[in-house]
Amino acid sequence: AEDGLVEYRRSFIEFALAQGVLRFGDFTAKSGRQTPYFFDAGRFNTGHALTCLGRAYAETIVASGVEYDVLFGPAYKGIPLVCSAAMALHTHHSRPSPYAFNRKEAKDHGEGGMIVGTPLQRGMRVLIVDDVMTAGTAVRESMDIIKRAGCHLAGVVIALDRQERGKAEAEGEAERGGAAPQSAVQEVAGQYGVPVLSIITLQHLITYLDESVSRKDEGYEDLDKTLNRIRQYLDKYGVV
Ligand code: OMP
Repeated sequence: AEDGLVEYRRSFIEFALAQGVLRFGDFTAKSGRQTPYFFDAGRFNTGHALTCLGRAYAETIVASGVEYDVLFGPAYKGIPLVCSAAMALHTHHSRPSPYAFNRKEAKDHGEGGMIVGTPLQRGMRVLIVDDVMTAGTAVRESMDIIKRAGCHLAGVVIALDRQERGKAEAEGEAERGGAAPQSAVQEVAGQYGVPVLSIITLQHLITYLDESVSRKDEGYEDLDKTLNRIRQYLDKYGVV
């Protein structure tokens, strides 16, 4: 299936593991949740790693058919990510792909302004490029910037969808009368009426680990423990 663990996703997971982007252990997420795995996009820290990442973003964007005028990377971590995506969209898909990112601090001299790169103009369709979505807080901050510029959100593309309950869900603000809980990604997609794309989801990672354990790959005992911890975590915070 197209949304299954297809080859480029498998190699993306392998690469993220080899690069130390994807790690297992004990971590605290921004949401305060204690998580047995963490995806640190800051460890895509070589030209080679960013090239691979950019290519995966580009494939995800193109395959989705989402239309946009400009790519936006939220400071700071989103800055190299959006550059990598824009470059790969040009190199592999011949798309010019204008991009922009925000400053965290206002600049009162020189060119001024809070946006660097392609100026955000009223009416533009903006595609956010970011690392991970857990509860959806980071994406909502970017939305404010886009709205202030008079632009529309075209969609969001992230590297990993952790498939966890969103903010509204966690805070009991979601009123869906007993319907199944929604993930942060589903909440954002529903609230803004846009696609939220991801290179991989937690489900892809689980399938990958599951296969590795079944094959008894090197270190499979540890992977099996990790898998169980991830499943427990999912029971608590997940929607899958
Ligand atoms: P939310 O804002 O809750 O959606 O969390 C997403 C942010 O948390 C990301 O932009 C990261 O700053 C950070 N994060 C990771 O980078 N990787 C993870 O695996 C988990 C988180 C997290 O703290 O939830």
